[in-house]
Amino acid sequence: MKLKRCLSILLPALIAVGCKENKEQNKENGTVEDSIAQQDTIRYTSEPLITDHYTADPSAHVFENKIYIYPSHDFDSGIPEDDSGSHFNMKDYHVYSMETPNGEVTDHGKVLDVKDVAWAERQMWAPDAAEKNGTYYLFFPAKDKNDIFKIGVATADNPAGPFTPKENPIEGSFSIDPAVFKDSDNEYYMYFGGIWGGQLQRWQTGEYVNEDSYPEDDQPAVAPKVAKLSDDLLSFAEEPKDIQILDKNGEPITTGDNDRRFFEAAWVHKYKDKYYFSYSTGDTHKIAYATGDSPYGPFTYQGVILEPVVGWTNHHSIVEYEGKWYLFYHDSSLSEGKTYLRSMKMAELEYDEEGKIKTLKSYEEI
Ligand code: FUB
Repeated sequence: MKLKRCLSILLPALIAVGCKENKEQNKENGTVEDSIAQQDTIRYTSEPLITDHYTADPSAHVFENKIYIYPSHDFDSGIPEDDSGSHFNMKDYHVYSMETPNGEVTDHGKVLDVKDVAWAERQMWAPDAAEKNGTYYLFFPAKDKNDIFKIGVATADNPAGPFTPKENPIEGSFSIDPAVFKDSDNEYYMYFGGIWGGQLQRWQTGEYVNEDSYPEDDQPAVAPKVAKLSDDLLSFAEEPKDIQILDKNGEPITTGDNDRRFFEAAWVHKYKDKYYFSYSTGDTHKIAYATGDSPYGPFTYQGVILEPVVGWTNHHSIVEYEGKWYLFYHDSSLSEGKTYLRSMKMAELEYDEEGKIKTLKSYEEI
């Protein structure tokens, strides 16, 4: 994430334009405080699930007939904002559960701390979880001692942890935002990657290069990755592959197509035998989705699931519970717009007869 993400969070009306323009518009129209005050002109469509601390990037799953949520744990570490998102300096994870959608939320407390992960140095970003044969797996990105994002795994004998981390990150892993999808045939796939602060653009040669490199604007955008997991879910069973996101004409979405190209926050779910690959468009702040016939894609762009939220980042998960579908996401409403202090929320998701997802808004203008 980049430094200038900061001001674009303050006023929903400003979200659609770039950060530089936001700054100028903000300067013209008033102070940051004025912008926050204008949040009075909107009504949120959902409330934060937790209000005693900040939570982001909620990955929800149904385990033991409850909804379990595995989010990032935001806090104010005092690290100044910079171009690589150092201010998202999270150092641990909590797990939450709900017996019913929108019911009481139980905080199961701290389940993993960065100081207990031998290979990790800082920045525990968006995690995910999976279950296999009674073991629960927490997958999480963090920067290693060389400041390179890798993806680690920790295990527990119940969904609420605590989780015991493995000594090393998953071999061959890189970048951020792991999302693990269990297919109907019991194979597990990890989707991952994120550009800008997520470093995916630095792996275009297959090796880490300490410099950003993006394809030209008219070329296919940097691709998110997928890899089948090994039987014990502790390693990749294959080399990570690129995921293709195509437009309706079968052409790859390009780098310059900021409204539709992948940025971060991959998630996969299956609905009526179709695979839905959803993701954040980053600097255009949407959760978009594309559908395909295989867990490897290609996926064809379909539209927007969630419009920009108050806050710069937009990150979600999708889960089915008792026949209904739910979107978990976050915004910065509780912190009055601070980009790195977010709160998880949920909303019911609807499909039309053709399997298209109805676009949701996290707030309405009043
Ligand atoms: O929470 C840190 C990062 O912000 C996540 O990894 C991204 O997806 C974005 O939400």
